[in-house]
Amino acid sequence: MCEDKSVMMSRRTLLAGGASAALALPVLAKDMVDLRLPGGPSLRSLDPAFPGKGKLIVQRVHPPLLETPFSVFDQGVMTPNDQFYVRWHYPMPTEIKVTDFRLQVRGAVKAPLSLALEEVVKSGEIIELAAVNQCAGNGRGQFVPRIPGAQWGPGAMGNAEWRGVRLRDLLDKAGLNADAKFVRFGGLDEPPVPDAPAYRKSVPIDIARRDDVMVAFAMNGEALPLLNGYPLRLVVPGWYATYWVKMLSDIEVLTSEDDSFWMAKAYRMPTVPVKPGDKDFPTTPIGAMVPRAWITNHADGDRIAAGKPIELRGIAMGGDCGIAKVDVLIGDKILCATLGPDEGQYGFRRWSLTLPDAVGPIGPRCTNVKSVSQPLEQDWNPNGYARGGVEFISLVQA
Ligand SMILES: Nc1nc2c(c(=O)[nH]1)N[C@H]1C(S)=C(S)[C@@H](COP(=O)(O)O)O[C@H]1N2
Ligand SMILES: [Mo]
Repeated sequence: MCEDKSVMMSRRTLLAGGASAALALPVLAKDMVDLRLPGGPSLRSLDPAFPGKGKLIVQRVHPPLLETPFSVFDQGVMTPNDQFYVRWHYPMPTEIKVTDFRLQVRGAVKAPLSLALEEVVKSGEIIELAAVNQCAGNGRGQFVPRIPGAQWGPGAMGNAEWRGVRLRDLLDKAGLNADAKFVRFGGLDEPPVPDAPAYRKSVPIDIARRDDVMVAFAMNGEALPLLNGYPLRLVVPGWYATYWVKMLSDIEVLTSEDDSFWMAKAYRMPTVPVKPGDKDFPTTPIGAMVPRAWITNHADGDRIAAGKPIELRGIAMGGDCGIAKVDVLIGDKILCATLGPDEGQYGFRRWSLTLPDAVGPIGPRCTNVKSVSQPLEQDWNPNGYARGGVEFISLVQA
């Protein structure tokens, strides 16, 4: 955990660009996935050339945007580290020297801290919980009309067991001043040009002091993969991953709302209904996630045998709380799915159902313990955030 770790971008990533087209084509043809985005382009290559990663869908090479192939979610409720999606706004360091690493806690505190990794790990009780890390723009490529930005299919998410120390313990160690209102987080990645705003995110002090908000050093029982934020990342269970700052090196306590770019301009949701083309509507920073459910063992357009029952399997998430139920809508029928074991309110939960037939579009609909159900229509917003409507698929009887 606390030993020196250096990971370099694989030479293959660099060499791939130099391969001749004749050689590259058959490889691409074999290792392509079709994200079935409305209107396309939908084909992406699968590439195992990133450090600590197996085959992921390459949305962008550098800074990496790597999507988890959806079939991974059918294999288990936890997402393996080597298949966990990756999203960086700016180039990140490709090597971390743990001996040089320090986490700063500063700003509106009585005694600023500069902690070595080992001191962070020993700063309080170690806690562990399962939680879904989901990009606010997960599924952006599925919106109609289409929206600019990373054209994610549905795999910009993953569920892991996170282990770390409470952020609150670190804040209390530094001693919050009475006027502390927000806490801002920054990582080791830097903008490639001097004028671009550093990636920093902040949360209100009551969120920062929550019992389950942690500075994590492990994921599924192992050190964080470099691309998922080694050596430390913030985990805000139930909130979109934009707040889960990776390679966390700076915690700054603020006495007023953060007016820097990534809070004041980006990652904001309209507070009123909007339609394509609307301008000048009020917005607020995105925060808690919404309930969602997916079928994992069939994709839209799959062929199935006619006249036979259909086994459906899937996953669901409550958003910022647990799941009360998953219904499956088919034609004018609503059937109640069987839920798998509860492995934590912030994690994925499996569900299953056997349908007598597949006449009509099929859509799983999650209701969380706060009685929030997924809408039947996809809400549209100009950034393609927080997709949450029922995801219908149609199966073709053959
Ligand atoms: N330091 C840093 N942390 C970051 C980001 C980033 O660009 N830099 N991107 C955020 C966003 S928008 C997402 S979706 C998640 C992605 O987490 P992952 O790469 O571990 O899947 O990291 C978040 N934390
Ligand atoms: Mo994101």
